[in-house]
Amino acid sequence: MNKILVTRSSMPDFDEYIEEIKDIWESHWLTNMGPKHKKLQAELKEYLGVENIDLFVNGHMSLELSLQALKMQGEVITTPFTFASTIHAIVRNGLEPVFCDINPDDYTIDVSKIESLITDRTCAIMPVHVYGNVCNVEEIQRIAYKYGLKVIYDAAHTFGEKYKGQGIGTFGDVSCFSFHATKVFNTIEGGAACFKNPEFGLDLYRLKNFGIRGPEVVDAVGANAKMNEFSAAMGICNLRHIDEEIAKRKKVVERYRERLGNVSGIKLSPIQEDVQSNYAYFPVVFDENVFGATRNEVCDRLAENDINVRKYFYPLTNMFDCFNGKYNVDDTPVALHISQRVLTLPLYADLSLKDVDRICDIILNI
Ligand code: T4K
Repeated sequence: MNKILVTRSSMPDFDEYIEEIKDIWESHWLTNMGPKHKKLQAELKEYLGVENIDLFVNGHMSLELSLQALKMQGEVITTPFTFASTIHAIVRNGLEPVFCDINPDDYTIDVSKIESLITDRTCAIMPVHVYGNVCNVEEIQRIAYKYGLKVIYDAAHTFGEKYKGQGIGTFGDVSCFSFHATKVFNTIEGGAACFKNPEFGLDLYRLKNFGIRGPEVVDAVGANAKMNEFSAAMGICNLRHIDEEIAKRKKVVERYRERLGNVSGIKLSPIQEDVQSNYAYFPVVFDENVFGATRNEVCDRLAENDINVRKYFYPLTNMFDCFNGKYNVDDTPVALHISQRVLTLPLYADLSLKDVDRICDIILNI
């Protein structure tokens, strides 16, 4: 039996990539916002339907530098049910994370709990469209307006999604995508920030290039977070096939839903009205009392069969060792409950339906 991992990078044909990188050999221009970078940026702007977009070396730096470019101080409200990147982007900016619980249906921030966490030190909300499930963007915007807060979406999982026909990158002050190898769309490593305010864009652009304003002026303490030309070339190739890839993922997800949709003790993510999905992840929550086995038992059984699922997102970020017990997980009981019961099943464009059936059979035979 073949080993199945939680995901597998989408790649263009070898020849297509070679063709795309040929002119890099001719020009010797490898990085620092070269022609491939510019081309991909323009193509993504159109595909994602956003006003402005800038490309980064990875999704994390797009988040971290967006927070820096907003020049904020104080507290940022976010959720603990996410990848390390979200919280680290906050803390590495000298900001204080304040953890809001998630809602039990789609695992995004529970908007009914945000206002009670706002203090005179709150400067922003950083919600996560986790697994590609879209947050309650309208309510978040209402709260942000009311209290004068910035909104930075961690949109790492939502490449190409639309909400009510509008590109998901258009919401908030900034929305940041990840183009990591494991994502629906990849540039090997990469990311992007989408935003409305062009002045913010200029600050952000400088910050990804050491804070350099001009040949003799460096007026911000920036980083090096530029996307190189080989990554951009990979993106140009992958973008040509993205709709096909998403359609294939959809078939995989439909098969999982068919097989696992009506099983007692197994809860699937909702199909969100008004959302054009990208089928990024397939999270499954096991209620051990009804299903008869714990999440960890299911995980182990699949591993015995060479199927490598993941516990995204366990542990919660407010439980991380690096915070030495500073945060109380009991403040976010729904997130804790879900994180102890969730598994993300294998999902990628070329996963065969036969393999999906094999995975489901193992789960259902436990
Ligand atoms: N915000 C959120 C909510 C995020 O989920 C992430 C990243 C970010 C921000 C930050 O974006 P980036 O800075 O990463 O662009 C993976 C990814 O590394 C990470 O990008 C992702 N979230 C996170 C959810 O998953 P790991 O440590 O689980 O990856 P790893 O190496 O175990 O890979 C998982 C599976 O993917 C492998 O079993 C096989 C497959 N794979 C992996 C790699 C590296 C491939 O097929 N090809 C590959 O090149 O973190």
